Amino acid sequence: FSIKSSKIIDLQKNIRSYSSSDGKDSVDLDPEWVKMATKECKGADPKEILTWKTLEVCTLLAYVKPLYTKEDTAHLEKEIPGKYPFTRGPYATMYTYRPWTIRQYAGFSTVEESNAFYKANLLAGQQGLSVAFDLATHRGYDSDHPRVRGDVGMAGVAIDSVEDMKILFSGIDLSKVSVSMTMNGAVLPILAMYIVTALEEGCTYEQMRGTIQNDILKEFMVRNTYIYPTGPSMRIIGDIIKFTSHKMPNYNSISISGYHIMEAGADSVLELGFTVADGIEYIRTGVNAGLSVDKFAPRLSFFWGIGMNFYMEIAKMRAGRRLWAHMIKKLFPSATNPNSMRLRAHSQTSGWSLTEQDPYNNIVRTTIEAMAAVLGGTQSLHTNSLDEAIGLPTEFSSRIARNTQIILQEEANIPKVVDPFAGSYLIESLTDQVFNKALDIVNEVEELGGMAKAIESGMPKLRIQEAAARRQAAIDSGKETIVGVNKYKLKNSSSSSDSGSADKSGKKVDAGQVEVLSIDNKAVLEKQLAKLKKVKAERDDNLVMESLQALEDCANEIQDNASPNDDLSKNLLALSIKAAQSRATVGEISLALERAFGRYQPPSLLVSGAYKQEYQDYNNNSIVDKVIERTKKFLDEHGRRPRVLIVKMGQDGHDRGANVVASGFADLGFDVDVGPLFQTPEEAARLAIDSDVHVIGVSSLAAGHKVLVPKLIEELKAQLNEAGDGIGNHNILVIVGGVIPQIDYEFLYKSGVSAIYGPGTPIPDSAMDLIDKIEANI
Ligand code: MLC
Ligand code: 5AD
Repeated sequence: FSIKSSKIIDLQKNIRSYSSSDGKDSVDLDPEWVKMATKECKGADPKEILTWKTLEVCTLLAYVKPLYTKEDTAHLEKEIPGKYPFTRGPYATMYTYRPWTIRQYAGFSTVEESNAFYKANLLAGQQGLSVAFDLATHRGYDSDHPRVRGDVGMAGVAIDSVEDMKILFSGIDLSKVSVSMTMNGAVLPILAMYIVTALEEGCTYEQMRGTIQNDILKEFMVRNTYIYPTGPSMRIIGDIIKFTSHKMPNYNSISISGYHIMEAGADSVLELGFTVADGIEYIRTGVNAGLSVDKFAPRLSFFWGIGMNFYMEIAKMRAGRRLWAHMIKKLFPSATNPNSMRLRAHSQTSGWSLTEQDPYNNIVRTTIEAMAAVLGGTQSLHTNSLDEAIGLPTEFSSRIARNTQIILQEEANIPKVVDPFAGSYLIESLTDQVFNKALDIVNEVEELGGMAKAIESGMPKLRIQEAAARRQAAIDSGKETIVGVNKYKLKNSSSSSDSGSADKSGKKVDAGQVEVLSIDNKAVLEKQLAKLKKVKAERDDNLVMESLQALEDCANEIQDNASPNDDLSKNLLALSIKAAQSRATVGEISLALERAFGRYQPPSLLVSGAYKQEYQDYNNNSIVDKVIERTKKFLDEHGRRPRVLIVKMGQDGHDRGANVVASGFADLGFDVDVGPLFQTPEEAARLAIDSDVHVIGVSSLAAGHKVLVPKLIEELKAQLNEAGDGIGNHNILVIVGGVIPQIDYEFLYKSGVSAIYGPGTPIPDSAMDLIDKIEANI
């Protein structure tokens, strides 16, 4: 049994450290105003006390002035929207002619339930579709695979074959409604199944409109739903770009995503820089596949995460368009079509910014973020639901989220003017600053040899983790306010989902209570297994075997980029379409490719020092120091530090929380091990026993906890019994963190869980509590 232990990276050695006064000297304020402001500040220097140190401190866009004047934008030249460098928008008329697409991301349980949900949403004003697949599908497993027990139908809809895909879109005209599919790992079978569905419904290739996410680089960086190693993964992308640019001219072949980079903790500048650097790598991939830039670049699309940093987000979107146009012009002079330089984007409000506590506040947060997305000029938008930190959206919460956009479109007159913030002293200055700082990041990645190489070096992951750890410290220390979490807390409401059932009759419900969508994993699994059985019984197995063999053979062949552009006979997507037509399943197609390509094993990297540094910068001599003292005392008394293994089980790769907690606990003096992603409960239990830890901390964000946590405890007991007396620690505590609805707490405690730390729990608080529990258990 091989164990991969994580490598802790010392921040000091890898990343420069920042002092709170870095860059303040360059802040230039209007002298007449400074005089007046000094009086109002009762003699204090306004530069010192009113200059805002932004979240972008990691990228050293450190300061925003309290006042901008005409002088700040004196250099500004006239620019109109729809024209290079597109700062003001990809289209000349923008929303005045056509508003952004209201495109809510959704999917859960079975295809039947998701289909009914989509149709109801379209009737209620949604304009485009966006499919969320379950994690089993993302990772290329059929629903009957033993590794995906807890994941089927939970965080998205389960798809095993074309027959599922056909039901998912039944009654929806795919030649009219544009569909986005968030799929990266199992992109070949899923896109192939979508195409076969559309063709079998009578839609032509030309009529297919929509977007496939197909952005594998950020999966290696943050989102973690990869399957194959980087090289073969990029080859798949090249084949998809080639196929779609020839046959599906109205289809967007990639959605280059900053969203996940931001949700993993990156600030706006990092998000922008890394995303544009990813885009450049994809352009190179298309060129290497034998295509001219103008043949495919107009159909590359982008995806931003929009958080609460209002001004910065608007500036980011404007700077992003300018940066993309600038880079294409500079690096790919053969591109002459302006559409190759035109950045179009979907945006999603930030899920991470929403809270479990006092969840109706989330409506307000989402509205502010949606406004930033729209004022920044997004083409398509998803607004999150108020129950984000509790579970998947319910009918009620989806309606509010959708109506937030409809109200912006139809009541507030916001679409009536193009790029309304243009000319603002502040926004124009900030746009310039973000552009310059993000350009530095792009250049840094280019110097490493492009994003694929940068990822191998671990640089992007570490930068993002550092930003995430600092952000958490800022919140835990109270430097950054989150209403209802670290300030203005509701009395007597530790959580929002106490009752577990909504009041559907319209009676008043407490401000602290919301309905929770619960998915019956067992029922979904049974249905999927029955459908899989039926598909396999009714198909021609010889045809399936032949098509899978052809796919595997092609994957094994060295790519021939010299073949004519329109020769798709050796194209992995073309061959996947044939396999899907023969009713091969997602698992079978993925496995055929895996036999040739292998599966990617991610390295574990972890930063240290950032959490402590940021916390102590704001709040010295606090609970952080007390916990550090306790862990030292623990070491003196027990001969070793309290030792924790952080695990992620099932296919849930959302590891921001796990990384931040691991990094924070290490800074507080714990010995921290981090298990590899995608463990089974059996593997996690084995690793905990082998590492002789006091505690296993399970991080769960994809609703698999009710299946996976009891299984882990059962396995721990069984394996400890098996091991007999020779093992040092016989009582390993299990704690759980992440998105756990309150109604599941009792179930988990009854299964043997010692503590549950929901979103918003400050790391030092949980650490102190944990030391008490460990000591009581020794
Ligand atoms: C638009 N059009 C105009 C116009 N505005 N024409 C003239 N004047 C104007 N003012 C035209 C466009 O040219 C286009 O036509 C058509 O109208 C539609 O406009 P669009 O801008 O292309 O919008 P849309 O179809 O909505 O596409 C937006 C997009 C696309 C390009 C950003 O890639 C997209 O929909 N992305 C969505 C991605 C998504 O939902 N991802 C979810 C991720 S969730 P034509 O003919 O030119 O096409 C996730 C979470 C997780 O990832 O981790 O699980
Ligand atoms: N349905 C709706 N929204 C989802 N999200 C993730 N899965 C789903 C789903 N099945 C949203 C959440 C999350 C972000 C990544 O996407 O807002 O934070």
